[in-house]
Amino acid sequence: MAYQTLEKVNTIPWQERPDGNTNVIWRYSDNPIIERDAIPSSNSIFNSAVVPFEDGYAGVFRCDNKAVQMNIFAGFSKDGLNWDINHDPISFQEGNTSMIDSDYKYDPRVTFIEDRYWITWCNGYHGPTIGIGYTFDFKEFFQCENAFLPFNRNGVLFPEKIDGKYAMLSRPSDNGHTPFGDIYISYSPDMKYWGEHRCVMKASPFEDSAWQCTKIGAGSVPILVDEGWLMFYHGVINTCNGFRYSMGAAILDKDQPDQVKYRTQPYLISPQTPYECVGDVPNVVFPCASLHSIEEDKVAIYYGAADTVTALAFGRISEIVQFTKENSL
Ligand code: BMA
Repeated sequence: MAYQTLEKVNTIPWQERPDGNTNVIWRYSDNPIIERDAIPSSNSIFNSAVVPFEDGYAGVFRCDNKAVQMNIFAGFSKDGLNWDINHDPISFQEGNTSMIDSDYKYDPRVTFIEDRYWITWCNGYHGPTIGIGYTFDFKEFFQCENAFLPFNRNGVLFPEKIDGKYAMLSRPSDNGHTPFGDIYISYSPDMKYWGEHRCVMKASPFEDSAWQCTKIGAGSVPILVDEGWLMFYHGVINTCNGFRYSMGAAILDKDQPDQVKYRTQPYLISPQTPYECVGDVPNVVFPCASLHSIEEDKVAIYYGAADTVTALAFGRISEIVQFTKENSL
């Protein structure tokens, strides 16, 4: 397959679909973009989030160390591909609370809302729950109250308030390798108190779409398109060899995002390449962020591969929306 040279167009890392590839999403030819040992202390760097920042990009990276302790690190890039990740983890100051306990941090997402970058992650507080913090400059970071009671994972903020309130997707879970999981939405007037919890979408019946029949979780920050909020999510099947994580897309109603308008029956990407199938946890594709340009009709999706490295995939937003509408569960 012939790949075009990667070009930077309107701030989005981009590579055209390879000749002969008929899939709606295609992988970057030089994946993985971040190797497991990109900083001296790391065992693995995956499930990480990036945003446009100044004249390039910033990110918050999950780097598990060689004691396999999970923590999050800031990083910077000019092109979205080559990253300089700080060698020390993020140190949080007190935000809207003095209770900033954290046994571990993993699977960050980053969302710019109004005047600052909000970070959500899976925070260890008597088990996993959703931690929240913010930064203006990716140098100083402030930690806020946890959003929910334990146990919860995959907290993903919407990039703007909905009906005057912050909105967050999350996935109530257990304290282990959760064998269930549906996506909920919650609202907050102030990023401290969360309520109005509503179920958004559930794992699917096995016979309808088996790749997402065990559990599902929100992936990247939703993108507003004409049809509503386009959201990439992960879906899991429990096979005879363990969990297998793939990626799908859903479109949620713009004003009432607990209403699912469309949701892909087929996956968009499943673990198929060596770096997705082989690693510390085989067979994992886990999206946590995307960069997009509505004008250019482009999206670049960042995902963790096999809980080991960070990879990139591309798609045309209009094609993904059309595919999601035409192949909806
Ligand atoms: C989930 C989380 C993710 C991980 C996935 C697959 O429970 O721990 O960070 O990618 O399992 O191991």
